[in-house]
Amino acid sequence: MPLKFRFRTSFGEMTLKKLLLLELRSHGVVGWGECVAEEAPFYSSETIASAESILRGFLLPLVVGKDLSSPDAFDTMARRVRGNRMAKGCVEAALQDLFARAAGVSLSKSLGGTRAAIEVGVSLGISPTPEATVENVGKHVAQGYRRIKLKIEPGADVDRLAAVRDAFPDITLTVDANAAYTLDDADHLASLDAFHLDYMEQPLHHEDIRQHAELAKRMRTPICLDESIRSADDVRTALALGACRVVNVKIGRVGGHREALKIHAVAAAAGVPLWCGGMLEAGVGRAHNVAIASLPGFTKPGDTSSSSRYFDEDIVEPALEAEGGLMPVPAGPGTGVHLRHDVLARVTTGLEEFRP
Ligand code: NPQ
Ligand code: MG
Repeated sequence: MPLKFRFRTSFGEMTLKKLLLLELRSHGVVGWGECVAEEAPFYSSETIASAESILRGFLLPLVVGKDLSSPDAFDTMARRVRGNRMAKGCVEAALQDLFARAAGVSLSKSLGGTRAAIEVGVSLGISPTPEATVENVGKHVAQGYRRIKLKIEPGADVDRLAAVRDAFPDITLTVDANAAYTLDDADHLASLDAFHLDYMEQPLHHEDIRQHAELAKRMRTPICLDESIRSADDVRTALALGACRVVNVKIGRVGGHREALKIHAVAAAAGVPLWCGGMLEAGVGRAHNVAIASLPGFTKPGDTSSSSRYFDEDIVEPALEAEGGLMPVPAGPGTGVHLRHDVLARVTTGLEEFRP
C-alpha cells in the first residue's frame, strides 16, 4: 500500500508498505494477523520474505488442520523455532483474533484490557530542515496527538529539537534514534537533556543492553528500549542493569501477544511504564496494537496514530481514527474490525492457501 508521505528514519526512507496478512479459518470463524516485518532487514533481521518462508515451512504446519485449545498451545509448540518472532507473532495474532471472535468477546477484553480508548502519539520521520520539522510538529499537535516523537540521527538532532522546543515549550516530546549512535556519543546525547524529553528511544546498538546501562548513568533523560527488547527476559535484564526506565512494546518484535503480556506483568511488578510501538501497520496490525494498548500498564501514549495519517484507504472497517489524541478501542468480537475485501483485492499481489 502506498504511504501518504516519505517516512525517513536513521536506517532509510520508505514510501510503500508491503503487507503480509494471515487469515486463519476454523468452523466458520476467521482470525486475522499482520506480520510487521519490513521488506528489508533494517529495523529487524526478519523480512517479509523470511517470514513467509518460516510460516510456510515451520509455523503454519503447527496450526493448519490441528485442533488447538487456545492460542497458548501454538506459542508452546512454536518455541522449537528460534527467533523469527515477527513470523510467530503473526500466527499468534490470527489465533488470538480467532479465539476471541469464537468466544464473542473483544480481543482487548480477552487480553485483560481495561480502557475504552487509548492515548496516542505520533512518530515523525526526519524532516529536511528544522523549519520543516517545526511545521510538521505543529500540524500534529493541532490534531491533538498526546506525544510527539521525532526520529533523529547524528547531524539531525540538536537543531531540530532546539527549534521544536522553542516553538512548543510544553508538549510531551521524545526522540527515537533507531540505534544510530554509539557510546562515544554519550556526551552529545546527554546534551539533549536540555530539551526535557519524556524519554530517548533506542539510542545505541540494537543488541546491546549493557551499553544502554552505561549511557543511562551519564544522562538525566530516561532511556526507552525498542529494538533491544525481544522478550520479557530482556526486560528483566534491562531493568536489572538499569538500561531503561520505559519500554516500547511491539507485539511482533517480541513474538506475540503472550510474550507481550509477560512483559506487561514484569513491568507492572517493577513499576515501569509501557507504551505500544508501531510498524506502520495497516488496519489489521493496528487493531491488534489498539487491543494490547488498552491494558492498564500501557500508561504512555503509543505510536498507534490514525490510519488515515499513513494510508488513503485502509483495509479494515471501522476505520481506526484518533480524535483529540484518543483512539477508541473497538468493542466488537476479536479485534473488532473486519476486512474491506474490495480494498484488499485492489492491493493484493499474491495469495497462498494452505489446507490440511
Ligand atoms: C520504531 N516505527 O519505533 C519504528 C521503526 C520503523 C512508527 O517509528 C517500514 C515498516 C518502515 C516498519 C520504519 C515508528 C519502518 C518500520 C521505521 C518501522 O522504531
Ligand atoms: Mg523505535
